[in-house]
Amino acid sequence: MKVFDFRSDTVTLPTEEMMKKIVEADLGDDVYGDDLTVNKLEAQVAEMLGKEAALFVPTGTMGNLLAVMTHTTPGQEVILEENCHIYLYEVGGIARVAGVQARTIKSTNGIMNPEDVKVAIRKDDIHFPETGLICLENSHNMSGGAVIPLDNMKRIYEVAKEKNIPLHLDGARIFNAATYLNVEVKEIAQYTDSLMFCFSKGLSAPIGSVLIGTEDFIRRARKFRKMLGGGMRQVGIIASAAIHSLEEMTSRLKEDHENARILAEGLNKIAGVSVDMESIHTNIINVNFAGTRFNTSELMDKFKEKGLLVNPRNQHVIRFVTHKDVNKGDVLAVISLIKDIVE
Ligand code: TLP
Repeated sequence: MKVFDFRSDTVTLPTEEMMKKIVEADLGDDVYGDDLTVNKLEAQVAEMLGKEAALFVPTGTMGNLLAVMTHTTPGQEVILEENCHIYLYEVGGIARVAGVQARTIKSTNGIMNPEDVKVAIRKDDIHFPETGLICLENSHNMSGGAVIPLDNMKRIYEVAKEKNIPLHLDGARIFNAATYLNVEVKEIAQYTDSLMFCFSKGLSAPIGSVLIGTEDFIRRARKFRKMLGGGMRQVGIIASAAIHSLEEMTSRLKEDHENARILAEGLNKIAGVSVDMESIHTNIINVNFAGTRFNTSELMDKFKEKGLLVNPRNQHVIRFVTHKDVNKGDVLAVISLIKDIVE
């Protein structure tokens, strides 16, 4: 049976060219700073994002945690959007490991009102923790891959600067956001003090993410990475695939976005199924099945029998993610498969 894997863009397999780069990579021990491939990757990323330095990390989760650990001191408070990945899906690492507490803010599709952020910043009062960091996420996973407009980022960054608080961006899918906005990633990064993005999602590398910021920030984050056990040795093996992602895989993301739109439009036409078309900016789609006879877990079982893999959001909503390893034909097949099950 053919499997249609729409669970995540993390399921993408490395391309043949990527595997060749992996085999040919120049290697060394990166804890000594000797791995030429990772050094090249870190320099290339910093330059591309318009920042001073970068640090290769095994996962996006570690990159975000390092950012929080490096910007804050234990006991501080971090301002986050209430449905962001750092708060919902990173195992509470910022509380357990970084020792900070979360202050969450409501949003519309991941877009926080800069005034709400400003009001949430703690005043100097003997009762209050200090606000140590503000975090944003672009594109916004829980909001169906919706993109935060640059102007909103700029306004929140201005609030942060006015109060002298650093701003970190979870840019796991920053290249999807940049593709939608039709800008260079640098233009998004300009409204951040640090950011993280992943090679292992739509960019199809097997492993790896990167944290980016000033020289001093990255020097301190490197030490925390070692503390967490993330000091890797001949890591050029995977950094080589990440370089290939940067050079060859960013321009194809528009195909994933087109496929997401085709899927969303097709599903929206099925009775009882609805998609908020306004939020379909990139490669993630939240599909609401509330108008059908089935709940999410029933649907997931029925889909699985037909070879369709997806992830649930809640009782009625299922997430679909398009990526390199599903094509337009797969999308059309999935629309008709779902129509048959639901109608
Ligand atoms: N997201 C994964 C799952 O963890 C849910 C996915 O399939 O979407 N920030 C954002 C916005 C993310 O979506 C993710 C992964 C991460 C950070 C963490 O990256 P990894 O998985 O490399 O730790």
